[in-house]
Amino acid sequence: MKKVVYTLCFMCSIRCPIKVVVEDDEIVSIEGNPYVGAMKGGVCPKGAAATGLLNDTERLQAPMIRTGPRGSGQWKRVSWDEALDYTAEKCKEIFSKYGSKSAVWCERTNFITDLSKTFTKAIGTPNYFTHDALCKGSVNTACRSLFGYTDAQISVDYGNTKHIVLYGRNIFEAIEVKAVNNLLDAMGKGAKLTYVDPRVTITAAKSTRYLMIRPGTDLALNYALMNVIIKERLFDAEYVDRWVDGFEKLRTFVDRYTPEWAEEETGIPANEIVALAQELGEAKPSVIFHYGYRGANHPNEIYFRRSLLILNALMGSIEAKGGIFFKKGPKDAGHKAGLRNYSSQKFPKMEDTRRFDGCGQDKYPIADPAHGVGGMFPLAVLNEDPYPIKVLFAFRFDPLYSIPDLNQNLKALEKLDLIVSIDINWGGITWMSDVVLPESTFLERSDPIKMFPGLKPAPYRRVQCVTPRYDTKPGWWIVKALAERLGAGEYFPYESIEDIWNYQLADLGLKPEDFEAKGFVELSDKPIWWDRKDGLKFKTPSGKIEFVSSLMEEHGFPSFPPYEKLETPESTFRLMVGRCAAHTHVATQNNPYLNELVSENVLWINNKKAEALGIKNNEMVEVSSKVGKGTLRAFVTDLIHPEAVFILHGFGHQEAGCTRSYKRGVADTLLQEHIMDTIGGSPALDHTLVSVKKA
Ligand SMILES: Nc1nc2c(c(=O)[nH]1)N[C@H]1C(S)=C(S)[C@@H](COP(=O)(O)OP(=O)(O)OC[C@H]3O[C@@H](n4cnc5c(=O)[nH]c(N)nc54)[C@H](O)[C@@H]3O)O[C@H]1N2
Ligand SMILES: Nc1nc2c(c(=O)[nH]1)N[C@H]1C(S)=C(S)[C@@H](COP(=O)(O)OP(=O)(O)OC[C@H]3O[C@@H](n4cnc5c(=O)[nH]c(N)nc54)[C@H](O)[C@@H]3O)O[C@H]1N2
Ligand code: SF4
Ligand SMILES: [Mo]
Repeated sequence: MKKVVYTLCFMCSIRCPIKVVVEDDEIVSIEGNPYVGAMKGGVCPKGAAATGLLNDTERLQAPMIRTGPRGSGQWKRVSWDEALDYTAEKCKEIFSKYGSKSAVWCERTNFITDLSKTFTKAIGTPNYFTHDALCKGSVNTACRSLFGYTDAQISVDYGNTKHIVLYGRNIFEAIEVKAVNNLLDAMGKGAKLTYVDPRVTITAAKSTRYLMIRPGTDLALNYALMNVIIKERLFDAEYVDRWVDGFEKLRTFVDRYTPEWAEEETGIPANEIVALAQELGEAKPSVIFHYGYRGANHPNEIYFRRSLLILNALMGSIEAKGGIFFKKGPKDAGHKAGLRNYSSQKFPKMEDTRRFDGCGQDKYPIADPAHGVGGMFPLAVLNEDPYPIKVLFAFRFDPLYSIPDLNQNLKALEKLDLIVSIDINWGGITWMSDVVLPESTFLERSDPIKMFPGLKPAPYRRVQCVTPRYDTKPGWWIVKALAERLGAGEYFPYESIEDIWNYQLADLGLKPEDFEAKGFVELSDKPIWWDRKDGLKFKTPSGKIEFVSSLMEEHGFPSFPPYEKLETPESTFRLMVGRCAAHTHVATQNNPYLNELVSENVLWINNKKAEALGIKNNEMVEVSSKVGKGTLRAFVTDLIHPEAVFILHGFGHQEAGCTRSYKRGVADTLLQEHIMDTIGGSPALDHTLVSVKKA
């Protein structure tokens, strides 16, 4: 029998609303949810390859306990009870010696995040981190320093923009389906796209103006843009007067950063900078300086991200149609409350609240403690700072390949007494684990309901489409089963997903059946905008956009430190990394379909530089940094700045169980040094210097 299921894709973390047609327990088709206009009925290549994941014979298929040395690939297949009992016994042993704070739970934020937080609070460890700081932690911190909101609480009105500027936000390859469709619509209506990247990406190819910037110098470009915008009074004076605190300080600060000064640093002609500022001034307030999702990551990231948000504020584009908007939640839509959380129950007091990463504490006082600073994990383990870390739970996150410096990560993992991963694939962390708990894939499981705040806030639901192909379980079941064995079962008062849904929805006055028709329930029929004249609700101490940030200054971080010039020493290159449309981070390289599309990474290198080094297209080259080296094929091209080389993230897998991705290409983490934005909390993913020679 045929059935239609409205659910949410999870081939990547964008979680697009999809419509799945199922017949006799098999997937017939996966397309965009037709009730969500911006999906235009489509999905991206990865979404389309979900059946490749479902039917993959090389994914995790049953709970496993390691029998040989770590990473040897020797496993014993066990029952769920055996795996869970073993994990709990080991934990109890370790906790009796080091306390439960010796456990760290890491995850990519997902639909059971509320339950993972419940788990860590219930067992009594302050050590929880998400992928967020490794992705856009500095954007988050920058946003809070200016608005008092996180970056997750703002979004971009692509569909109505007149001019968008993207700095390494390679939106047409690092895809969000709705955003891409909306932006293409806007461009169809004449919107301009300026793209800034040392590399000619697909987005560069689609842009109205492309600026090949010197790697790592975007902040200089932005200071010069501010300089022109202020000098030529291109800013939205009324908006700035009403909503900005610290404008005069900014004016004085950027006075020295002329377009001519920036030309020298960035390589972008001064007249181009002036022309761009003027065009944006004309299109305001429907302009967007995209604040980045991850983009270029250098140690001055916090100031770069702040500069982007400040440019938006100057243009008056914050809470403007075609600009940036604040996401509205159930309360903005007139509801008394939103989804109910399990993690806001009352938990026993923690014996020691010092965190492994010092986030919100001594080391990263203004990074967001809700997400932590994942980059600190290997350092905390290796240095036993502030105390020994002995247990790692990795849920839908791969610290080995997602934190720079693979060899350092391996050393840290070796030091742990217990690694438990809850995953769907063999990958860096599962392969190094002691216990592997396989989760059912998103097509085989239902998840807790998720609120999507926005102009029209709406809770969405992921529902099971087909029966699990292997001996796997949903995350909400696994976390409760673990908690029960550690004496914390009382904080998980549910037996089924329906219990969870009913609990979550209790205050919203909705029922699980309300999601049957479309997969979501809109809480408002009209987009909710705040009044730009008087109704903006900044959560800063001044109630304004704080160019001079109280959050930063109170913690000893200047709002406007002088720009520091960046040199790339002769005979070295900045290693840049990024995504392609066919893969999700480190997770899909072994997917049978996606592997066929892109099976290994290559080294983009500028043709003149390659010639000087005697390197021809397609030849094997050795790339080395201070921390590692690897060999891969060269892609010799004039589409990249001479000071940079580029590789795709996610390759170089070393898990023999994955025959399609095994030893294909080089892992970026193998080469990347562990360099951090020490204020915002993000790793500087594009800052490592490498040298290249013929292999
Ligand atoms: N297909 C696909 N789509 C995805 C994802 C995925 O894994 N696969 N992941 C999602 C997630 S979690 C994220 S965070 C986003 C990431 O979205 P993006 O940030 O757009 O993605 P990246 O591919 O990492 O792009 C980084 C770009 O920055 C450029 N770059 C490097 N250094 C500099 C510099 O100094 N200045 C400038 N201006 N540019 C520089 C690189 O050349 C590269 O093109 O994508 C999301 N969408
Ligand atoms: N060196 C380097 N590091 C990076 C980046 C980079 O470009 N280079 N990018 C950064 C960015 S932007 C991000 S967002 C992070 C992403 O970092 P990660 O979240 O670690 O990367 P992913 O590849 O999305 O997924 C990690 C794991 O989730 C598993 N997984 C996928 N689906 C499911 C599921 O349904 N259930 C369970 N339990 N597991 C599942 C995958 O098998 C994989 O092992 O990495 C960051 N770190
Ligand atoms: S962007 Fe693609 S893979 Fe990611 S959720 Fe959407 S359809 Fe799925
Ligand atoms: Mo990300």
